[in-house]
Amino acid sequence: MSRLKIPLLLVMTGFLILMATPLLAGQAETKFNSPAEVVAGLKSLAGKYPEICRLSTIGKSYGGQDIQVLEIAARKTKPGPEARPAVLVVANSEGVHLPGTEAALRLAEDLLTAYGQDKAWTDFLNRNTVYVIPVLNPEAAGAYFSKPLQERTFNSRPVDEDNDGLVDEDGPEDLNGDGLITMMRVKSPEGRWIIDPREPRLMRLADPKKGEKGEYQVYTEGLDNDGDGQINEDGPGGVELNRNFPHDFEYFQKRAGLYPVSEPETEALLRFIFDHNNIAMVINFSTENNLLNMQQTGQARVGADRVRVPRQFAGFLGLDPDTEYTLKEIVDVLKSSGFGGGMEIDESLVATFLGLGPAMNLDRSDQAIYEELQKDYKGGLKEIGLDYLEKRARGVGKGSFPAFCYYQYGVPVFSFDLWQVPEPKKEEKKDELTADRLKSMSSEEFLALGEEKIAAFLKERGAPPNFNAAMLIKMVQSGQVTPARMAEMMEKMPRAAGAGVAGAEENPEAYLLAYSDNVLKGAGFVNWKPFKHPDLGQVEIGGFVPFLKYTPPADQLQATIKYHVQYSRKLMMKLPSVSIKETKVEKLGTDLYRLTVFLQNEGLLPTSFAQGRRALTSYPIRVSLKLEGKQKLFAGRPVEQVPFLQAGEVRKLEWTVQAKKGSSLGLRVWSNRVSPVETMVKVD
Ligand SMILES: [Ca+2]
Ligand SMILES: [Ca+2]
Ligand SMILES: [Ca+2]
Ligand SMILES: [Ca+2]
Repeated sequence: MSRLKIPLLLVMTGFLILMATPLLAGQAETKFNSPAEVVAGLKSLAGKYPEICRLSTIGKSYGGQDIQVLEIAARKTKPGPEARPAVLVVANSEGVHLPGTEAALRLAEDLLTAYGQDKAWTDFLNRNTVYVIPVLNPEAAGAYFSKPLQERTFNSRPVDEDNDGLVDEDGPEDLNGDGLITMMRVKSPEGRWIIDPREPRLMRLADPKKGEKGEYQVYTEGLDNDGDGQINEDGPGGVELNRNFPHDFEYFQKRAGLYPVSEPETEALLRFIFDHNNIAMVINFSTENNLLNMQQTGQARVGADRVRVPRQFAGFLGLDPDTEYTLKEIVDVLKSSGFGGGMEIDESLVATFLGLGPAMNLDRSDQAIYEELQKDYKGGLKEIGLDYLEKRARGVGKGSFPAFCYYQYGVPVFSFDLWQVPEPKKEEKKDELTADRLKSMSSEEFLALGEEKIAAFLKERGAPPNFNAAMLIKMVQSGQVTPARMAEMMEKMPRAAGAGVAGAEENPEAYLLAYSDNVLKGAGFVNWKPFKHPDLGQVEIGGFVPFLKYTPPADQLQATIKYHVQYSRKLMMKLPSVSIKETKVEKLGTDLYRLTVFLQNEGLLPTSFAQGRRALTSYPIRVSLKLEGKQKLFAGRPVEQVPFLQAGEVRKLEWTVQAKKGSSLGLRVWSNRVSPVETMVKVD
């Protein structure tokens, strides 16, 4: 992009912010802060708490907006904020995620007000630093405050999506003038979609295997601006920042960017992180929830079950380079060879090592830590009625920010999606038969249901006509089958074609519609209405209101933010904290002493994650002995290194020194990611 374009974009962005749109009709009470309001809010916090916070800019978005960071740390205590273990809080790495920004702001405010009021938090901010970046993608976040309302996940880099040499030449239009970009459906012989027979407001892809024929084409609302026969094929922007980070980057995907960290926003964030290697934990408020789903989303399984080991390694490991081994066999050989120097060796590591692809599974020892935290986290979610989040929880995605934080930066990252559209409350009829119930039933219980209920169940399942209730009852009575076996048989059985609407699978968007109908009183969905389209002729315009999945009503947002802010604070308090538990001086001879030091990690997390050690981004703990005057080191090193300490672990270190009785030995313990400790030990 040329320099000349920047001022124009700036003007445009400012203009869009001014045109702030009213929120969804059903959620008028919800207030989200626009990027401009966030900037104003951060400035006011920085002005109000000058002793413990400082506002600065890590860089600019593609469209020229500042990306700000609020540093929260007591400024007077030593060492300074940049030399203390830090927690980085990032929100809006996924551009549509607005609740994250609110949570990040609340967390910042809570910490600022706790300082000087609450002893534990005053101590924490004297010894640690918290960096808060509440808006990473201001252009995408700004879309919520612009008209017409349209979900936007990307920054404002112009991208020629259809390679026609024109950039951003055909974006959507609000044709029916309702202020929203929704969908258009149009009857077409080439159509791949059908109206869902279970719910005529929803569309789904026709399934030719079931004998369905497509009838409709579905488009986003708009015109064919450039007359190429495609509708909205190349709209404004851009790159999705949450796919532009380096770990497991997707090449050949325009939305992910031309290469990793190609975007000014991602580059600014990574520069900030690498310039602050005191960052020991990351809290990410975005669309992923890695405490509920620890898998990498979109994970490609390691291609081959069996692989050949490159010749140079094979000889060294005593393997045959021409034989194919399973990853597990290689893991076993590596483990027994003592290779890896205490590193956790698993299939994922071997896959990386053999060039089969980047690591995509949590290291087992790190996973154990996540699992432990998960129990506590889930308990809290259940208490506030948010345990349904687990059902659709997303793991970290390819090229995402949290994937980078864990796999490459090697620190604990906790990503919280905060909210999702709730599942419709199913009226559970106690006596209703389901496949799951059938599996656990005894024959007597099954027979007690009676023919009518069994028949209703078969119909609902779309069972073939020869599989009728009377026959099943006879089979169970005669002991030919058990209900569990029957359930298995039914799962394998093809569902009869045209078994009726009830037998069809539920539309994946049905829960969204139920939410719109029941909770938002219909405000989340625009009913289909005919429209005369200049390019397509007669169409219908309708569909879900943009941002439906990301902008909860105020009552739901408040509860989840409160819980997640509290939980984030709990996580921060778990940071490792190394102390000198005990020192001992023993006389070995004239002016010769043995100094024994016991270090302990009093925190609830290890001083480094296994993945950090694997990625070579972790820092050992250094313990240095400072000698003065005529003191001399007799045995031991002036600086000892402890690679890491597990939570609660104690490590013993020893030195032998020549020193005069009554003199003192200086000890200093430090690392980039634990608070330094210093002490003097008297020789006597
Ligand atoms: Ca184009
Ligand atoms: Ca474009
Ligand atoms: Ca519209
Ligand atoms: Ca077009």
